Amino acid sequence: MAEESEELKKAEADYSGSSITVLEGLEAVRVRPAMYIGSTDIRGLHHLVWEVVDNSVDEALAGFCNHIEISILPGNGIRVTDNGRGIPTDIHPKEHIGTIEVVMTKLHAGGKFDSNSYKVSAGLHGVGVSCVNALSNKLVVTVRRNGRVVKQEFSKGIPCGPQVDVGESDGTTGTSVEFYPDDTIFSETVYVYDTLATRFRELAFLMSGLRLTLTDERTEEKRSETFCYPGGVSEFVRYVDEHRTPLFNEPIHLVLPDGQYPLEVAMWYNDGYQENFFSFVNNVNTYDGGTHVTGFKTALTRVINKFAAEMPKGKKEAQITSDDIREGLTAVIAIKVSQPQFEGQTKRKLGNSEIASYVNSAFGAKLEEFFQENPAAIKVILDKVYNAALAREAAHRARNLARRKNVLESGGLPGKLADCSSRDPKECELFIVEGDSAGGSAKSGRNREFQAILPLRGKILNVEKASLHRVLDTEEIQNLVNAIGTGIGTEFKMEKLRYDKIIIMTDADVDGSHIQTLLLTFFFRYMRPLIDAGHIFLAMPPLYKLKVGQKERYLFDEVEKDKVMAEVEDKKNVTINRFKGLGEMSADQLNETTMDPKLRLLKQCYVEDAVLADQIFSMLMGEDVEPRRKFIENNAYKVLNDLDV
Ligand code: 0RA
Repeated sequence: MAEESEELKKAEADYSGSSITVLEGLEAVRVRPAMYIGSTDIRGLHHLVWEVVDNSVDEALAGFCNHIEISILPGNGIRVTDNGRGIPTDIHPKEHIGTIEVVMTKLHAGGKFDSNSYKVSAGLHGVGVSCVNALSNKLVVTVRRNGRVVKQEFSKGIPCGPQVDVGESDGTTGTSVEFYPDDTIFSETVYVYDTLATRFRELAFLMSGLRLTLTDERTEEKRSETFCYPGGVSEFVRYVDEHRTPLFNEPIHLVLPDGQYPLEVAMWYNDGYQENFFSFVNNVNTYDGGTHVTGFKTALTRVINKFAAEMPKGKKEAQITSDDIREGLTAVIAIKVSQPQFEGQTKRKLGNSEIASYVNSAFGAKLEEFFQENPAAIKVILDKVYNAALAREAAHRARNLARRKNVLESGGLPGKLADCSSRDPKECELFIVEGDSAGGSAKSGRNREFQAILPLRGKILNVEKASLHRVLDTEEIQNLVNAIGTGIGTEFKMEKLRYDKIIIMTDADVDGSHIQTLLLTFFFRYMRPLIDAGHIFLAMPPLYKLKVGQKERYLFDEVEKDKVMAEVEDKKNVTINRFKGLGEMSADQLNETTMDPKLRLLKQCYVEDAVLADQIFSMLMGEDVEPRRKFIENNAYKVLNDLDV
């Protein structure tokens, strides 16, 4: 240690005027890390990997690299190795220090110094690998180039010494960056394999032909996967719809590489009712869409309407809408934009207005051409679209009747709802409770000032298997929608939300978790903004009551039980009760274990990975029985955890 810090001091002492600005820059990153990488929690921790991999992806985009290997190392370090040209090992002409050091210490230097046009601007990725360096206890760069291997090591962004030639290479070229995040900066330091795997799978879809290998070296038995998809986004759509029934054999795959904004679209229709959309700008997921998505939708509606007008009428008397046109559609749009502007709170929405008209005309023309050459495809699609329109019109008539009746009878709120007295949504909570008997205990045990109870009778309809009008026709769903107040789907209005927290409270058994899954599926499909804004929670009723002498204690899972039991000295004096369901608890017990904000445990649900969540929901809740049976066998208890990590 002493030697190392001597070295560090020397390196610092050597710094000339221009290097001092570099140091100040990196110091700024360490003082306000969240400004550069978004946060210092688990997301920020993973952001470091995205930054490093982005540099190798740039080398692949430039056509010099086709394999990137990422390893999670013991001690939660990460090593990213590519087979690109390797960072130049000469002295940088302008900076008068090694190019490796420039890349690793200059803010926003990114990988290359030419104007790399599709590098994403600040806010998402693209803050530069120097930020990763500044936030790492240790970072080692190893370059293979010109037949030599050259290394340089850094600590908290500061070089531990100049680059060193460590010998002959095996003739290959490439760059390897190994780093260990600073645990005084990050609140979480453990990498999650699945989070990394999901992003690299996505990247492999978006960069067809690029191979990405992820290996977990933290465990004795190394886990490893390689992602490579020659079919690109077309394979992405196939992956998303793996458990659905397609209307035609191949996804429609349109590639426009040479326009002002390189653009790629894959789309496929299935016999379901959901619309599934994934959009990317410069390989970054724009979860909230934006102008590229608007352009896509406008073009799709226009082109399909055009073909519809040319079709003979027959039974198709319905008026089709753009929603009908997207029922059962899974699509991916990926575009490259040199100066992207990202909007919204989380900067996940493309704002450049010129992109909407570009996509509308470029993609529209290509799609029209495709349908002219493939009349069978447009015929199948139009058939589906007209059926959607007819069903919607029938549902609309039925709903108008039902709605009038509802409003007259109860002022819009369901009779089964035991509402709270406060009218300030910010402090109100809605408990959705399984069964009338647990509903009764919950009503007596709640704080009626701010806690409302809605009991559900049995299971709600599986929304994955039903069309929208059938979903809305069931009483349980109507009660739920009316109690929450926001409306659903395209009519969703967050400002009408009546409760800040919506808490699903079910028994800790198989039926309970099935009801949880059904409800989460409904929220995911029809009230997604509630999940994204963190309004949906799972109550965590205890599994056991432990009594030692006169002292009582509630335990929430097996692990806690085993731990507490191990600590108890006088085992004869212990009684343990397992709660079979919420109904077994008295109103007081339910209050103090599960409902009282000061004592309870809640799990907040959010969707970390939309593609995976969509796949899991469509598989668990869809038509195809076999994959579901297999999945349930393999993951009996893991399912919900996956969805609320
Ligand atoms: C500067 C210039 C050149 C390549 C790179 C940087 C480079 C950076 C990274 C970071 C990770 N992997 C990388 N691969 C390459 C161009 C070198 C040339 O012209 O030969």
